[in-house]
Amino acid sequence: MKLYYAPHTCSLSPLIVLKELGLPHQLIKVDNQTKRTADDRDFRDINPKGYVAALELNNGEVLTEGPAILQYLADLKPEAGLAPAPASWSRVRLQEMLNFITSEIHAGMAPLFNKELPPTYFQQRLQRRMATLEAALGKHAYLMGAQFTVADAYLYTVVGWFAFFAIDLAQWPAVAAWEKRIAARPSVQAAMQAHV
Ligand SMILES: N[C@@H](CCC(=O)N[C@@H](CS)C(=O)NCC(=O)O)C(=O)O
Repeated sequence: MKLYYAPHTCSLSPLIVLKELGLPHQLIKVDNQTKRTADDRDFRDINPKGYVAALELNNGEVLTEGPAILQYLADLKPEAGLAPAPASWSRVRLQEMLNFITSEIHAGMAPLFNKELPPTYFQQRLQRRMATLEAALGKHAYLMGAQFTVADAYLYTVVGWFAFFAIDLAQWPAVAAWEKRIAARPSVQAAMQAHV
């Protein structure tokens, strides 16, 4: 499998999951400005949407969209428990959480990267959404319960951008404690070293 990635972006989360699962993979860096890959191809020929992450399977299929990639990877090794069994109620709950992260946190932060937009509205909106995650992590060690799942890899990635906007994670103590635990995982450290 090939993971197309760009440093400091959401492609970190599938890389954490690849490391968690010990799955063989090749990393291909993408310049998000020029849309050229490190092996000098036009990234839009691989993913016409032009953004990372994109996962190229050994059969040539290219899968995009973080939540789909994360669940595909988790299902390659169900015994690792990074996602509950497909069609189970717990799986629906995981999908609910992944959708919340992707649409409310990840996409909700996108306007903060745009210097032409005033940040206040988006920061306040994000803070309301974070209250939901603070409540979840106040109840259990990981987002979905006692077990690390792909949702933790995803949220860790997007919460990592808060520092760029001087958003202090300490205002959500349960999220801040969880973030430290996730950062200490060997898979996360390996992914952070490779995602440069
Ligand atoms: N809906 C996509 C969004 C992916 C996305 O926002 N990728 C960003 C990095 S985090 C990107 O590559 N942006 C460059 C661009 O849109 O040109 C997903 O959830 O995977």
